[in-house]
Amino acid sequence: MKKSLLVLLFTSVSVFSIAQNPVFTHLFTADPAPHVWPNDDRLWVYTTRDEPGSNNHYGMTDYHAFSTTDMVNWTDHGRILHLDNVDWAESHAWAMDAVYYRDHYYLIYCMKEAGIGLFRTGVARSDVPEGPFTDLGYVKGVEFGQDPAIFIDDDGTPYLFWGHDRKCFGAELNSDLMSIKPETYVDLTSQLTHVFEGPWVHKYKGKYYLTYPGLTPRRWPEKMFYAVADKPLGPYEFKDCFIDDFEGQSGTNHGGIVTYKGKDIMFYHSAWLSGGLSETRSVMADYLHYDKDGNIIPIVPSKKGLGNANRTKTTIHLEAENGFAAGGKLYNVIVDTYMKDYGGKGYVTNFDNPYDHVSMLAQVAKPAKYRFIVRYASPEGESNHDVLINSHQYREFKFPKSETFREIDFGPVELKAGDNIIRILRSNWKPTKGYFALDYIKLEQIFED
Ligand code: FUB
Repeated sequence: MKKSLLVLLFTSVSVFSIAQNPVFTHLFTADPAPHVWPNDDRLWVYTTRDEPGSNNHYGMTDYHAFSTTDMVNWTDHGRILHLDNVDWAESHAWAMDAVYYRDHYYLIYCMKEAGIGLFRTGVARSDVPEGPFTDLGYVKGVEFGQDPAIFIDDDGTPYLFWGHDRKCFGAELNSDLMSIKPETYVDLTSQLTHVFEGPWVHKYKGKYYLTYPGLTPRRWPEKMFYAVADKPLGPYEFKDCFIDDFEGQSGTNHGGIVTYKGKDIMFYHSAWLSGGLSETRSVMADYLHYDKDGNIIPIVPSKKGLGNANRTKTTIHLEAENGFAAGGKLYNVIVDTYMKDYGGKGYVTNFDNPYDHVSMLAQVAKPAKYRFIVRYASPEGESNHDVLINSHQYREFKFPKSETFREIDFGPVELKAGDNIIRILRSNWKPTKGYFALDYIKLEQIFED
């Protein structure tokens, strides 16, 4: 074969195998809210989650947080808020946004109010970006508060936008983020041609851009449109569609724009991971460009996405101490901070009696193998623990003596689609003596091809 033909063949193979979309291939995710936080070099993406096999939006129950520094290797920080953690809500954990404001991280989300069945905009707080988040209640003054997005202007003023069923509203928030200033409330609907739901506001060269999913008259699926204003609450001038129909898209689209490492990126969703199941969605990302007049250049969803890697890889990272809020449980063990160099807020210890345990929730889209890695310390000698995955005895795990925290890789384990409960408990066959400290577990995607 001629050298030039070989080069051509090789080039085409590598071009076709470059695929950083969908971004997360281990979980069905939608409604991405991307952010960069102060003093943090990571890109954060907060998402809703679609349950494998459901293919509808009605049973959505929880949110996840993801981070990366290279847009190829991602960390899934697990469940960050669930319907069960919100007293006032009964269903529909739909689109959300996140914000860093006055030393705390907030998740601004929507769920249907118990007994009423209408959307409220909830506020949950955490002192770390990866959560879990604790609900504080819902925003007063917002009715039908579906699809909230929060925007903090350069002067520190917080604004809330929300939209549902062909309508969109905005208002200034009070500084506790728990109520709007009623006198600032605006109905933006007539300014946003085709609007259906899902507003997102960002600023570019001094102008405010409101991007949103919309429907051209009586026609699904949703396309993405935008409008531009001189002030956050408008008036907005309608511009154009910037993500049109595309192959493998979901009935809905929804997303946000972020600038990371000098590049503007649009996060949105498709139905690529599920092979076209419209309501079983997957987060996508492509670069966003403006022309010289500040118009958004339409995005054509690409397989390549954000880079030149053959695929993205996500590791699920679950902190042992997170307990109920992250879908897990601490049974007769305690959270401690005595030994330093732990991840998160501490580590779990006091596995004194048979059945004392930690359980953690790992959620995935499809049955697959993951490498099981545990970070621990066992300063007084070898420790023995049993690991159950979905109530099945997996193996007895030996943790060699280690005076400081270290990771140990126990090799592949199998996870099923949906919820997997991973329980680490004091071994009955060879009880552990001395101090054992469990910091976190990691489940690293394994690709078989
Ligand atoms: O994910 C549930 C709902 O679908 C969102 O709240 C809407 O914006 C649409 O994406």
